[in-house]
Amino acid sequence: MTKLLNDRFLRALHRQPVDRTPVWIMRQAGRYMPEYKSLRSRVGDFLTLCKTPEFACEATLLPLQRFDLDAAILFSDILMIPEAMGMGLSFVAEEGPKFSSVITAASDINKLPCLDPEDDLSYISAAIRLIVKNLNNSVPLIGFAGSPWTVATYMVEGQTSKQFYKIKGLMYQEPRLLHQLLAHMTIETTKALQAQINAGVNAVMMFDTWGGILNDALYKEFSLRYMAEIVANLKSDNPTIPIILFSKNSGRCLTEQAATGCDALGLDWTVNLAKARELVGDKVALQGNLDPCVLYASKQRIAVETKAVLEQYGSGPGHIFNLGHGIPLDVDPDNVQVILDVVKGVTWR
Ligand code: 1CP
Repeated sequence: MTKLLNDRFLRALHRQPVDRTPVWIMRQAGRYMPEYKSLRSRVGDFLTLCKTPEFACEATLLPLQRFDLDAAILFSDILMIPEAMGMGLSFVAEEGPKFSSVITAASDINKLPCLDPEDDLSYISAAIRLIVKNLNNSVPLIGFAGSPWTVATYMVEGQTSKQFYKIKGLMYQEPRLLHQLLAHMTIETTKALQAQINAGVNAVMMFDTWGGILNDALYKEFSLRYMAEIVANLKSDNPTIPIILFSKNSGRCLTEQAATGCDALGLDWTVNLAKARELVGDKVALQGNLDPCVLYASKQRIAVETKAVLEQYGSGPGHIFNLGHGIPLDVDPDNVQVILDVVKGVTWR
């Protein structure tokens, strides 16, 4: 791999010493940025944005043009895998993702195709190659996928859910059927992430947004187990590629998460960084975990809270500063600069 001008993020993932804590922001290319909103309205719809490599590249680079961030994240979505499987994805304004076909029976699972990511998701590989070229070795690029469990919640519910009655009903009524779906998604997700690695991403992150709706035993059985399989699959062919695992609301299972062989854990704001560090020791790096809603506060308060996160982690390597979840879409982008200033050592009073 060519030497990056700024490899702070990768060094921290490998728990190597860094000159300062690296920082990037989950959902850094999003609707809180006027530049994103204008690109989005120029392009028309979200799926076209994701599927056109030039637009996906432009969206990826937007936050880096405004802020001095230590990593770029591919502009795409965790739902592009089921979209490529022909489930009929659309994004309805103010309502989020909707699938026109949903998984309810074994026959639906048996019908799901096996993808060839170089063909069915070729626009992602093309976008990655274009982004890598444009980044010109300035900062690393993160590739990503959803966890099989989290993506399956959308495939079974058909949309964003609050109660998750359908997928939890399936889990209790027909666990074997759900395992069949999760096993299929595990294979497809491994292939999709391998294609992203082949195209040039420097690290991968798995988003398990909904792992936290399960109790510990079910989380391990239906979510963590499949993420662990993906980590093992990827590590056997790409031993040096760093893998970040982010299971929101799953701070109860940090030891088990660290044992998957991943390099870093993404933490939400409910986790105490010092305690997490004590639990996982030097096994993994930690990424997080400022409450995104802090960005609604005054600049002074944002500075205080950012500093508190840095202090809670303490000294020594292995911390990547981030929010505990995606940035809200209505915060003032200037507030993000306060976080970056504080992480970079600028004094705020
Ligand atoms: O313009 C728009 O209206 C689209 C909003 C949007 C954006 C900017 C969606 C729809 N997806 C994305 C991009 C995206 N999604 C990225 C890359 C951009 C970046 O980080 O800078 C990433 C990493 C994701 C991941 C993603 N998509 C997750 C996991 C992370 C998380 O935030 O929990 C999930 C759950 C999704 C599904 C999704 N995509 C979009 C929406 C509105 C949703 C539903 C979210 C929900 O159910 O609450």
